[in-house]
Amino acid sequence: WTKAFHRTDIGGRALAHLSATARVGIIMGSDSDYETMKGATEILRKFGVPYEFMVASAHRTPFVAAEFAIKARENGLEVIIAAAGHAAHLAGVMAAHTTLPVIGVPVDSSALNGMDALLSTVQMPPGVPVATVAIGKPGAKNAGILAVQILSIGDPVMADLMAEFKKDLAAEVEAKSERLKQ
Ligand code: RP5
Repeated sequence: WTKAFHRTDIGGRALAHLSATARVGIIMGSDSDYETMKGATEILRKFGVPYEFMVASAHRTPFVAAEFAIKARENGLEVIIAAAGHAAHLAGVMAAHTTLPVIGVPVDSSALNGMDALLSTVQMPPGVPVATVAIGKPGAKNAGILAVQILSIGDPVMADLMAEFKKDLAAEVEAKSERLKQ
């Protein structure tokens, strides 16, 4: 992990990537979702993936949201991550308007703690899938990882970094196990 981190964040490649065309588009229903979605941006930065950010709502600014999805592919995006709370239709709207893969993050911003957003995001009709991750911050982090995994299909550098990431995850668990035995 450390190696991957240095090769991307510190080694300058992340900066180069960040000034290049975005490959992942992150769209959120409100700026209040940002705290949750920081986890996704942290992952993309670690892997040196250029991303762009947008606040638009399926309900409050429906045309802006639709336009983001409609133009996503021609704008160079390869994956969309869409996050929303309450009756969370944003990811579904993205999927309705693009052929790119859409990852949905249900945000726990309502009285129902994200259960409403989870069901609204995951229960897409056949033909229009949204790859829905867990509610809240763990989901946001996984959305970033899943986006990198999708990119890694055609990008050997991302594939290598992802392999290192997995190895480091395993090493962390093993180290924790060892610590408990002491
Ligand atoms: C949703 O409503 C947003 O995605 C957010 O999670 C929630 C609350 O929005 P704000 O009232 O904070 O703007 O559409």
